[in-house]
Amino acid sequence: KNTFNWQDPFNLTDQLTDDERQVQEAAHAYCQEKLLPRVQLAFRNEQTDASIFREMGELGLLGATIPEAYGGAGLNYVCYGLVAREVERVDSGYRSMMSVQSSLVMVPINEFGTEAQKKKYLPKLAAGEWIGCFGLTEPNHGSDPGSMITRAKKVDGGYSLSGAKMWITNSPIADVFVVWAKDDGGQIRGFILEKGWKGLSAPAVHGKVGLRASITGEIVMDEVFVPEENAFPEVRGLKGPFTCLNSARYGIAWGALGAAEDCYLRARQYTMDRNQFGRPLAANQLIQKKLADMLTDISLGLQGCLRLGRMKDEGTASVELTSILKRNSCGKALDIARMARDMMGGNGISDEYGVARHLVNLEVVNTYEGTHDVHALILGRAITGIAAFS
Ligand code: TGC
Ligand code: FAD
Repeated sequence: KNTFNWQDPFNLTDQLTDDERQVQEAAHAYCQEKLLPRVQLAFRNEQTDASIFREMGELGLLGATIPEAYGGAGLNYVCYGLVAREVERVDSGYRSMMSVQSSLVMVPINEFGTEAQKKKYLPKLAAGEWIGCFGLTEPNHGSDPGSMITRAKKVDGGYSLSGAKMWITNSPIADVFVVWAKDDGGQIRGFILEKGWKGLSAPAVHGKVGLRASITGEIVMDEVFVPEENAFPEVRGLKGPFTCLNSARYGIAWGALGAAEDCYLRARQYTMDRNQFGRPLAANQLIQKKLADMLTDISLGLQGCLRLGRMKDEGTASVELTSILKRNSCGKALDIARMARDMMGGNGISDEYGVARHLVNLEVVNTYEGTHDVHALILGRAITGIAAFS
């Protein structure tokens, strides 16, 4: 009889190449040894440790898919997903810091940037020497970024950018700002701004109840002069920012399941160890059903992520597949975190037990990069040919 592995029922590890396994093991060791010990206080005190970027850079965890010629690790999308899973197993906020840098800042510079932009920015971002952020959302335009009001007015030698971006991961500590704005003709264009430029500020947003280890802020632009050489020359329209989102949403699909795995493993151990009514909680049918539901959703979800990663690496993945998996992973991970919190009773409420932190983090992850419902609408449009949001 073949044996059942309750930690990896589909033997996902055996479906990876040796190189992919090595990347996962290296990421796992770093996250468990270096990130896990700091997360409780970072979350409790709303403190973002900027040295994490350098540490990740040294290990090649930033810009995993970016070519080595520009300082990236030159790895495939499966590796990128495995890294996101390991980082988010510890905390969604740390994965956020990593995926904004990798997918939302380095990917557009690599895809749409000039040779000079790639040479100037990518190596320092890959090393974690510079921190990047991505400004698409505005105070009044979140799910509908096409209605943005930030403007890039053509001026002598470049553009003058005015407007405000809201809910921007990393912005208060960022050196490099990838910002999307409409030009004089109303077309969306991308620009690279640098910390310290006249008229540019990035105040922090405080009081978040989730993702507290990852700093979030605004980007305020008051006639910021951006030289022509800092504009992406060719890309126009939402295709620019959405190309970056395709990569980041894919990473989130893996990452959210990493958080769910942590909740599942913690809930399993807790209910094995804790006795009520004279026997372990895990001896009860209701508890076992919850564990079975958790493992089912995690293992099916991970298989989907691996398949999407392979399709991305082959170049055959549609953008809607990413919507299926970003939406599924976030929704299922939220349910799992909530179940784990419940199974741990009063202790589940304490930040010492980890699962409540995952739960409130996952509320954010379910909202950013396209809400759960917006991804349903993207899929609904693909299924029916009718756009429900326009
Ligand atoms: P729509 O008509 O659908 O498309 C406009 C143009 O964009 C193209 N396009 C894509 N291109 C590449 N990849 C994709 N996924 C694309 N989706 C669309 C499309 O082909 C079209 O091109 P063209 O040449 O024909 O003009 O545009 P719409 O305005 O109707 O879109 C509606 C909707 C709902 C799909 C879209 O606006 C959407 O996805 N909204 C969600 C917004 C969102 O995800 N924001 C994320 C902000 S960044 C963030 O949250 C970072 S958090 C990071 C962290 O901390 O980890
Ligand atoms: P809204 O768009 O106002 O949506 C509110 C509700 O209405 C949601 O439930 C939504 O599903 C629903 N809704 C919207 N439209 C429809 C419709 N047509 N039909 C039915 N329901 C609808 N953005 C960036 O650009 N860069 C970042 O780095 C970044 N980081 C973030 C970090 C954090 C901690 C947070 C909280 C957000 C971040 N965001 C970032 C912003 C994020 O992408 C947006 O919050 C998200 O896209 C949703 O937009 P919104 O908040 O304006 O909500």
